Amino acid sequence: MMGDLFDSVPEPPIAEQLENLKGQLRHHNYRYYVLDDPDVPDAEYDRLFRELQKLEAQHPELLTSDSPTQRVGDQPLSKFDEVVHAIPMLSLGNVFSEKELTDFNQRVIQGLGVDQADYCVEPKLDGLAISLRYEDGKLVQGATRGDGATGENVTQNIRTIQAIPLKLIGNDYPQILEVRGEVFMPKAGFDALNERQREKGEKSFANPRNAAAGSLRQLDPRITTTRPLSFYCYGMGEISDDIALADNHYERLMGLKNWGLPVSSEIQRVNGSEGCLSYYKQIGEKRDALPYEIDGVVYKVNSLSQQDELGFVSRAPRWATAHKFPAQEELTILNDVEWQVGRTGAVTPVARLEPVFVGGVTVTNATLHNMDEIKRKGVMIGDTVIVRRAGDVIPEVVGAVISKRPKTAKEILLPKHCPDPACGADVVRTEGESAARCSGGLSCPAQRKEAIKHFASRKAMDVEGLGDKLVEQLVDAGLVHNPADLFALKLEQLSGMERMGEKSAQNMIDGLDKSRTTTLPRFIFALGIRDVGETTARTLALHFCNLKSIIDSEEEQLIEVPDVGPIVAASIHNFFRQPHNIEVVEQLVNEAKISWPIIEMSDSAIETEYSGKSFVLTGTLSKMSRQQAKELLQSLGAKVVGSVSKKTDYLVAGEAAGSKLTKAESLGITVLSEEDLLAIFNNHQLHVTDS
Ligand code: 9MJ
Repeated sequence: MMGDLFDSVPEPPIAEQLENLKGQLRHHNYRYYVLDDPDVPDAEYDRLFRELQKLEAQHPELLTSDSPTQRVGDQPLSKFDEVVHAIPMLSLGNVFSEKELTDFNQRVIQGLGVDQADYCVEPKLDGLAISLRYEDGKLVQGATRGDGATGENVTQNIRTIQAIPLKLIGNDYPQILEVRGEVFMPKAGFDALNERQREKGEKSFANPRNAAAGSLRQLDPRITTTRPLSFYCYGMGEISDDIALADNHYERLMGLKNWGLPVSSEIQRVNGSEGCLSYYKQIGEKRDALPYEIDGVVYKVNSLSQQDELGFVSRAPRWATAHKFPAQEELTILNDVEWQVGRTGAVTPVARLEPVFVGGVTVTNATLHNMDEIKRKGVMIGDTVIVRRAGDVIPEVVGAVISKRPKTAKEILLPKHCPDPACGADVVRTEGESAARCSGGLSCPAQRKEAIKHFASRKAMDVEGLGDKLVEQLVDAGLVHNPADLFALKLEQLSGMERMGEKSAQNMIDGLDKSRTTTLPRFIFALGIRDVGETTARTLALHFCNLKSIIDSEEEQLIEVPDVGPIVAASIHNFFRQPHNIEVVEQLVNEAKISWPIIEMSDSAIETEYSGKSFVLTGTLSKMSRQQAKELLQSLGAKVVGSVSKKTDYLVAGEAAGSKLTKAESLGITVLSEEDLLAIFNNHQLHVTDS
């Protein structure tokens, strides 16, 4: 009897099944894009999506335009229609200094006749301002800002942006709701898009803003849908008065989240100009770590009645202003191109620029990467070029302003001979490689200098007291030809050098002494084998356990090492087949007495619960250096990466941890303290030594 009862439970009607599936997909989109906290794996979302697609295909009469399957239209437009904004879209005034900020705040409090103003403060996204119109909870229009009064109807393209809901969640939203915000391209998506563009031989984009604008202005939505665009709200336009809303900007924005609209998690409330300034500094520090580009912050008087009281000057509100960060891109003149030789002989072009203030510093040199890049960017000597300096990244020339090209502009040519006059060997280019190389090998002083600098550098042998200039002097004086010669230097030889006192000479000797005790991964990395970075050096050490086995291994054995492919294997094999390299290694071990702890087979073979797990370190660690923590985690098989993402397994938070901690918490990532980390190391008999 019971069985009958259960068997006879009827399937819900198709329309109900469809609504249920759409509701689930909207919920998952909300968790993913608004809360940044998905509660199901992507595969589950895909499964529900396919189920909905199938059911809709069987019942086309029940298809609705707000279904999550209906994002991409298939009809390209011939042009965009005009949209007259019901309420004009505002522009913002700017402040560029602390003084201008306090002046802005002064005008606000004087205008309001109050002692202090409260602000809602927001990151200033560098994308494209758009207005979304929802009627009865359904997205009916997406328009660009245009001139503020009239924009373009880009609804088809807006619908392809997954972060923008086609239907709002719940039922307590106004019948008419216009939200304003920024469409932008996250940094990771931008990099991936440019890589795809290059692979296809198509034009790459100079920055995420251009990429976002170019993608949104595509007439064919099938192209826009392939572009990784996202969206955050920061304001409202026309709203019907059927629902009572909060009386301040901040709470209204938070209310938008409840309807499924994404709002940046960096938005805060602060008091007075001090609060604004401290927010500016806080976001400035986080800037590089944010997954999207921002060009400043925005301060908005929080109370809506105070906003009304202050009103507008032309189209810019008196109650809001943008505080811009120093520009990351500027124009300057490319005066010349010089060629530098790296430790593996790569000959790279360096742009000599008319000094320009960009990204907060004066830049005179920037990289041009290689000949392929020069060709792709079409840059010539004498051109007005766009220079970009973002965060701590090396400044680069992004492109040229062709309209400003002088008649005297000169083509950039790869030199035929090594630019080091003491070498002069042929410069060669191998098919399929973008780098050009000096063929001088170890007879090239420039290569030798770079190899020795690399050997002594912090992540390699970490020789204190031996700077780049000194290496150059030592090589030029003929005292040092290779890294092993460093250890044979005498105090008298050193103190005789230019600008070298006895004390600095002694410091260097002490530094060399200290560096004699090292680790096998560091030693391998220090050798400067082409294509062998820190990670590969460590993997090699743990795989082979001793230097001799690495030296003796054939390419087939090297390929068996995780992450070592045929190119890297060939580089390693080739390096150890050069008699000169073996001689230097032997000198380093036998004469300079460089040594490292023996790696037990068991160390490298152990699988730990952290093997393959991804760690991020942030904040200040008091009992160990970051480098030590990194090396010990790696010896447990863990990966240590720079930024927090959904793929991060653990965040180690030291003192004064900032944005990475906030992000990890919001993503539900396990946060460990320094004590927790020490406990992990202790459990695995790993010990932190004094550095
Ligand atoms: C950006 N670009 O992030 C405004 N904006 O407010 C923020 N832009 C804005 N607010 C009024 N956060 C006009 C523009």
